[in-house]
Amino acid sequence: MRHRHSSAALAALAFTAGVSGQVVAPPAPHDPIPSPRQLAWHEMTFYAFIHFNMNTFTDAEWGEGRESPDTFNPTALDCRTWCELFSECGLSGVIITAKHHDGFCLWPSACTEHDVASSSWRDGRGDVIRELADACAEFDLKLGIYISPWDRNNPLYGVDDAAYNEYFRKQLRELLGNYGEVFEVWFDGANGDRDNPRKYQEYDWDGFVEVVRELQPGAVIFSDGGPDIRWVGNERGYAAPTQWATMDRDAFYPGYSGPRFGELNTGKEGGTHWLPAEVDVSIRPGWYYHAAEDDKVKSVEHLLKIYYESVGHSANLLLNFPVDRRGLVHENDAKALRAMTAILEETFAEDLARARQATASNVRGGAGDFAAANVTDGDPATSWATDDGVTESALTIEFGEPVTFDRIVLAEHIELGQRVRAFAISAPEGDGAGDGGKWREVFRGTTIGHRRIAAFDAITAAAVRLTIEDARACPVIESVEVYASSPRDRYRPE
Ligand code: FUL
Repeated sequence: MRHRHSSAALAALAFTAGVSGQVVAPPAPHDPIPSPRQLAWHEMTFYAFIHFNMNTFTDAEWGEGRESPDTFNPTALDCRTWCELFSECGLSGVIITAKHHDGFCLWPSACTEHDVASSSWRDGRGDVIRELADACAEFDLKLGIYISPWDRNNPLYGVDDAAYNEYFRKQLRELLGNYGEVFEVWFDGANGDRDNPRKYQEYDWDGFVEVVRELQPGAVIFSDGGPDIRWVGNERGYAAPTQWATMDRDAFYPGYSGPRFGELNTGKEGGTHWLPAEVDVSIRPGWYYHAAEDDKVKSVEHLLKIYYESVGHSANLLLNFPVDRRGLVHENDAKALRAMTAILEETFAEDLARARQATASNVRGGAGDFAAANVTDGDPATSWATDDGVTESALTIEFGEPVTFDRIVLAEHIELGQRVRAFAISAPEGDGAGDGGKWREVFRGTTIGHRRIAAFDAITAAAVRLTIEDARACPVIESVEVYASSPRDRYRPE
């Protein structure tokens, strides 16, 4: 399974002539709406995080910045093998720790001696970022850059704020100006020195953002408070099922730990900005490689649960691989990823609703361009929409014969904003025909957003109904997909 669409559906819904011959206006955007760079990011869905840097060689999670550059010494580094694995498993990109809290740079930086160029690895001529950028290009993956603002090596840090900010901006320029296109810049909010007045650094966030926008206008910027995408508030792989892509963005900042912390996990209905969640979680207990954790790789069941509770809850999944001292993804981690994605591939192999007949209790202007059948046509540029003011409506898909299913994937047309507050899924009882008979509810949910996966016990029926019960504005539903899960996929919501 590819965890992204080949092309983002950016097409605006057109003005059309309805059955009465009148022109039917498309639904007005429900603000805030995503920017083009955020829309492109939503399509990325599932990608890899790589923690590989000085800590890999010191068995640490947070280094002190006093490590000798020679300590960084992978014996068989091969970024091609990472990318080959991720590409085979359908992931869309890779984000790497170019600089972690200890300050060591995986690329030769002109601004410091604390980098690969000062190590004896490959006689100081190695460049992990170059090698990864080339491998990403070869395997059609997008490259993302993690760079820690907190730097325990640089003597300017927290001592001369302006000079350190300048150093950080220069490093950003090196990373974003020399390695081709970057899809995401990951600003870590961690800072163990925050309470030490001698080490308190006043960051120039506006200046950092400016450099990213100048050199990589298509890249999204991640931090606890965006500005483009937000942290989900935990590292266990969980986004709340009621998931708003909107937030009062200006109330949050990198390292935020205030009273509204919980909103990172849920978003906020009616928030001022589009600020969707990214779920970062490691395939092992630690972010970095520790040989002692070779047998603590998460189980396939656990990884599936993480997928359903991140991607299935309308967030993106950033799954971390602690690359080992050889410079390779460990065999146990690769095996777990392959098993996880093979099962997802089986579950989502065949959309049973594709091209099936669909009808709705309300269709915007009665017009074909907003018809119910748009949810089963496989085209992300077309949607079913209701008339303005109609926020309750039922859409029924007829299979023409009884089919067995236990997964439904719903998508709102988020280009026009997030709308749905409550929905239910039901299926006809008895012979499954539904005509005049009783319908049984099989799933009840709140938000939909970019992608909501409903998982429930398998049912056999000739039809299925999505009832939108409440929405902030008339619903605009892009797709309703129906699947029968793999026998190896035993995920059920708790
Ligand atoms: C945290 C860092 O402190 C961890 O070391 C890790 O990089 C994680 C992804 O973010 O804030």
